[in-house]
Amino acid sequence: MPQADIGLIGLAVMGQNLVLNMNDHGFTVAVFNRTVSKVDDFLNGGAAGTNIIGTHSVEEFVGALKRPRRVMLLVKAGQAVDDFIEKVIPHLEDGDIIIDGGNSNYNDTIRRCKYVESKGLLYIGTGVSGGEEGARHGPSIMPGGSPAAWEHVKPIFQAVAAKADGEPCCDWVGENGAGHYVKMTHNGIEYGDMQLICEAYSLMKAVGMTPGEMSEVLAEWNKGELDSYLIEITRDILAARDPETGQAMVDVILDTAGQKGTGKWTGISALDMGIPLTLIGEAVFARCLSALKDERVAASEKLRGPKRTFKGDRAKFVEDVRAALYASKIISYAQGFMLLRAAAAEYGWNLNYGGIALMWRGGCIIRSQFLGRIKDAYSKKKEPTNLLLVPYFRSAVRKAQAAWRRVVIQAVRLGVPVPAFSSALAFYDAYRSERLPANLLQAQRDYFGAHTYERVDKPRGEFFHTNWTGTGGDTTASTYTA
Ligand code: NBP
Repeated sequence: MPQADIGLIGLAVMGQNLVLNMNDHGFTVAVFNRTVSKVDDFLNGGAAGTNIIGTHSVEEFVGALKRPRRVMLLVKAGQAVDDFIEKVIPHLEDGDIIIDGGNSNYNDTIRRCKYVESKGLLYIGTGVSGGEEGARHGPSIMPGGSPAAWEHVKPIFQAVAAKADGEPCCDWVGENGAGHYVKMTHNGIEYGDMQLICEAYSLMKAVGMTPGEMSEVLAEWNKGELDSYLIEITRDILAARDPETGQAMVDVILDTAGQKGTGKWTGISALDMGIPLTLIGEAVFARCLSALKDERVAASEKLRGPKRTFKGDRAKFVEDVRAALYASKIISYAQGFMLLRAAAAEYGWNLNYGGIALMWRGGCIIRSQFLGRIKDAYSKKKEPTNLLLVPYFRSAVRKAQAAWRRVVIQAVRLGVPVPAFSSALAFYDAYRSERLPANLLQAQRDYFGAHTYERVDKPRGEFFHTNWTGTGGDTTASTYTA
C-alpha cells in the first residue's frame, strides 16, 4: 500500500534538508539517490527517527508513492535532470507529476515541460531558494509548469515554505519555464545586491575603516530601510576572525569570485530581449574581472591611479554610502522587474509581480523589508509601468540622490571601482532623459550603413536616409530595431 505523499530524488544538501522540512510538517516522504548507499546513510543519520521511507531502486521508489505520484528531483542541474526524467517516466501513469526543484535553466524547463506533458504526465519546474538553512526551515519556492499540477503540490509546498507577514513565500508563477525564470531573476538580483554591498565595503575600506568598524555600521544599516538577510550576514562576516591568524576573516580570503551561471543567464536573457539590466550585468562582469587575479596583480605594478587619501568627514561619507546603496538597490529591482515584464510578454506568462515580491520577501537570499514595499507597489489597482515611478521609490531616490552622486564622485576621485553604484546612477540619469544622444548614433549608423533614421518633426515609423557624402546612393539597408 503506497504511503508517501511525495518522493524526492537527490540526497545532497538541499534534498536532505527539504525532506526533513516536509517530514516536520507531517508529510510522508519517500527518498532515493543515484548513489544508493547515501539513502541508508541518511536514514541512519539525519533522518533517524522520522517517517521518511528509504528506497533502493526507482521501482521501489515509485511504488511507495500515493497517486497522483509526486516525484521531486533535487539533483545537479543539467543532464542529471534529463537522465532521471527518463528513468522515472516508464514507471509513472497519466496525471502523475515530475517536479524539478534544482537550478535549471528555464529553456530546459520549457523543453522538459512539453516533453513530459506529451507523455500524459504533468511537470513543474520550481525555484527553491534559501540554501541549506532555507530548505530545512522554510525556503522561498517559485513553481511553474503544467497548471493542473499546482493543486496537487500546493498544500505541501505552501506548508514547508517560509512565511512572510503570515503568508507562504510560495505561489504559482506561471506556465512551463516561468518558475525557473523567476528563480533565475532572483539569483541575478542576488548578484546585484551582493556586488552593491561589496562596493560599500570597498569604499569604507578606502577611507581607512577596519572590518570590525564596518560590521558595526552594517548592524546600524540593518535596523533601517536596508534591513535584509544579505546585510545581516555581511555584518557577521565582517566581525568574524580567522582562528589561524587572528586576523579578520575577510582579510584572509582570496579576492576571486566564483559563479555557477544563473547571473550570466539573467544577463543573456536581458540582452536577448533588449532590456537594460545594467546593474546585474556589471555584477556578473565584476566577478569575471575579480577572477583575473594574476593579470590584476601584474597590472597593479604598472598602471597608476590617484592616491587613496580621503580628507572628508568619515561618518558623513558612510551615511552617503548607505544612501547610495539604497538608491542603487532600487534601480536594480526596477531593472529586474522590467526584465520580468519583458519575459512575460515574450513567453506569454501572466506573471503576478506582487506575488513574486512576496515569494522573495522571506526564505530566500534576497529577502528584505524592501520587498514588502515592492509587493505593496504591485498590489495597487493600477500596475506601475516601472518601480521608479511609484511614489515611495521616486521619493526614496530623490532623497538619496545628492549623497549617491557624492559617493560616485568620491569613488572616481579615490580610484575605487564602483561599477554597480555608478551604472545604477547612469541608468537613472538615462531613464529620466527626455532626449538621449541616440540621435547622433542614428546619424552615424545612417552614414556608414544607410540604416535610416526617424525625424523629430515627422510621425514615428517614417524612415529617412541622407546621402551624407554626396557619393553614396539612395538605397537604404532594411530597417530594424535592436
Ligand atoms: P548538487 O547540485 O551538488 O547535486 C547533488 C545531487 O545530484 C546528488 O544527489 C547527486 O547524486 C546527484 N547527481 C549528480 Br552530482 N550528477 C548526477 C547524474 N549525472 N545523474 C543523477 N544524479 C546526479 O546538490 P545541491 O547543492 O543539494 O543542489 C541540488 C539542486 O538545488 C541543484 O540544482 C542546485 O543548483 C540547486 N540549489 C542549490 C542550493 C544550494 O545552496 N546548494 C540552493 C538553491 C538551489 P550522487 O549522490 O550519486 O552524487
